[in-house]
Amino acid sequence: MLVVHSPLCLLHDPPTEILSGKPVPYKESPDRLVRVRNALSNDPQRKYELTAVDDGLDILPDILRVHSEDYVFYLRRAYSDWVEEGGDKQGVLPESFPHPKLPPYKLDPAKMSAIARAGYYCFDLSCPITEDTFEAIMASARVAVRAAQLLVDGTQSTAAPHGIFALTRPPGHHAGTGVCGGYCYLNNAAIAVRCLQDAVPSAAAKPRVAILDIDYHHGNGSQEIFYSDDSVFYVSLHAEGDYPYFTGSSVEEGEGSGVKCNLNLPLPQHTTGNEQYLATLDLAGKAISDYSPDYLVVSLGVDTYKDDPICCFNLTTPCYSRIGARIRELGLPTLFLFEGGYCMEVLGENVKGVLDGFIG
Ligand code: SP5
Ligand code: ZN
Repeated sequence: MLVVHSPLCLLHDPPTEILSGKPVPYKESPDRLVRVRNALSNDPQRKYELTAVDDGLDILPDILRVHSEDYVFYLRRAYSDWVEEGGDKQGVLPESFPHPKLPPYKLDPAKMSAIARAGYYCFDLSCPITEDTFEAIMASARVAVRAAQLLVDGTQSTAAPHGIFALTRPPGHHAGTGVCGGYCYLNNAAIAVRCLQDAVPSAAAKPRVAILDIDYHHGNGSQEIFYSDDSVFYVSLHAEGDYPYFTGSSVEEGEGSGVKCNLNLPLPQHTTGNEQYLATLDLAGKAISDYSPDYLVVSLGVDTYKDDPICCFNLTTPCYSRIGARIRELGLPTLFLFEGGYCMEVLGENVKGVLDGFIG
């Protein structure tokens, strides 16, 4: 299996985030990526072929198919604006947000101070923007774009089901059209979806894509981006009532022409184990098959693991290859993208488990 990665993804390394109201060491560390990369490159059967993305690949047009131009411009300038106004090296983190109950909001974000703008374009306290953040998030999106291109190329030449792993970091599924949060700045999965859909001659029918989000947290950003789009089916298994707290209910079914193209499958915190998880994954698989997509994009988080420090499901390591085998059974060209997972000791093993199970 091809694994696309970029050393530039390691650059983003903020010292802290605010968790439960306190500054704590940043959980979404560069070491996460190193752990997964090592687990794959040390595979005794050498099943994984690691390929670094060309850092010169211009992906701005791909990003702008998902994110608003003002948001991307903000991300590019946020740190230098902050420093110009006297901010420190730790980077910029918001202190106030435009709450939906306090409109009107008539001020132009382009004319706000750097810290005001940080709140305008973010929804929590886990996305500091440091000197290196922009370069790393662009590299992460570049990995997603390149992996999507390789999947399209490979699907034309080899027998299905074909799979590719995009070793994206920082992750993406919490990032919306114009907002960062939950360690996510650019929605790598959404960017990849648009690449898959646009890689056909303009006369051909637009490919349909399903996103299977198996990160522990609800992918509120992915849901928002595709909520009224019937060419993308989004299905998520996630913890009910946990972060990001305000989305992920089963009544969120999509709107407009996207009605019934959004499926949330919330599971209970603390009690969800392997068997309940796999039974629910089968429901997701059935819904994906009913949609009959041309491609599958998997938001692959392994923060469902029993000892994850910020989550509370009870999956064990052997479950991950069973998840991968279930995904293979869907028989679709599949793009896996790395999302969450914070138990460092088993992070590599669990991600590799899913991919091993898919390879079969
Ligand atoms: C990509 C990804 O996994 N982002 C997750 C960001 C989560 N940040 C906030 C976590 C809040 C954890 N609170 C502890 C609740 C334990 N049940
Ligand atoms: Zn997560």
